[in-house]
Amino acid sequence: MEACPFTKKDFQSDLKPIWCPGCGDFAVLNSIYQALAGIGIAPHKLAFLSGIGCSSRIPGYTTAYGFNSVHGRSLPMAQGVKAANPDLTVLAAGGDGDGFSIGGGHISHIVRRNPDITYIVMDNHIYGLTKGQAGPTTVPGTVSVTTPYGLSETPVNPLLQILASGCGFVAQGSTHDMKQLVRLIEDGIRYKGFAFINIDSPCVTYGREEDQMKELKARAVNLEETGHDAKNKLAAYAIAEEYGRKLHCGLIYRNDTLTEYTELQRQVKVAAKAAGEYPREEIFERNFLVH
Ligand SMILES: Cc1ncc(C[n+]2csc(CCOP(=O)(O)OP(=O)(O)O)c2C)c(N)n1
Ligand code: SF4
Repeated sequence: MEACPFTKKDFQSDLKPIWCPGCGDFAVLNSIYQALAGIGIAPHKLAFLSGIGCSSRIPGYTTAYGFNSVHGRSLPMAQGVKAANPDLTVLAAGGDGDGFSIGGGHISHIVRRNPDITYIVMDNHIYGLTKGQAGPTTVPGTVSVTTPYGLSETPVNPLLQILASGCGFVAQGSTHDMKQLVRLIEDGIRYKGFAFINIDSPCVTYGREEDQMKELKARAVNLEETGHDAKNKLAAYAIAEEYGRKLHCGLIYRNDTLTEYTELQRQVKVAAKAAGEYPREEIFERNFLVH
């Protein structure tokens, strides 16, 4: 076996994370370092985009190109970077608020384009950076600065939303199991298309008061031990449906038959050139009408 030319250290920037001690995002960052070292991508071939939030600081702690952009806009930024330079390995990351409140409108559009981008959401069920307002995945009943009598709204279900949009790689992990997180992130990056990994990552300052790590461990169901078939979309829907009640960890859904965006563009160009016209119907039928 060939030795990997990069170690975890090659992906660590000189910036020291300013997250609160015990924040789940440390485990996510470490898992990303390990996954990148495992794959062996050179840092200069990586772009890492985020929005705004505690979790969105994450690109700055890596040696990848990229930036901490505008709240909710990690996905349009990532799509732009990938379109301009398809040779880059592109990661996007942020919080549940960034991804599923203000940025929620981008989900269905990135999924229908299916660019080769890995999107990591650090789901802490609260707005951390702005000091603990209820967010899209806040647990009903939660008392927060914006819900003094307890949250009465139904949370967004990120897994169901992204699955229903047609995403070909949907996984969930938790910061209590970093080994699994590393595997999921590696697999997501290797997947040719848009990959989504939702990570339960506790906010120890504004999140729930109990020992969240203990609670995650107790609630987690490891899909690698249940015999779940990630190719079965109906089974994936059933698992996604339980978001908030159970913490299913592992690969929820994987479809390797979708055509990735850059490849699709290449096919369209080749066909158009060959036919002297644009577009060639069979490519569109194969890629859009069959799924
Ligand atoms: C357009 C805009 N609206 C609101 C804000 C304020 N704001 C910054 S981060 C944030 C929410 C952060 O929560 P989340 O995305 O879940 O990340 P976390 O801090 O919990 O990691 C909000 C509301 C902003 N920066 N820009
Ligand atoms: S406020 Fe919460 S999410 Fe933000 S760094 Fe602190 S623990 Fe992490």
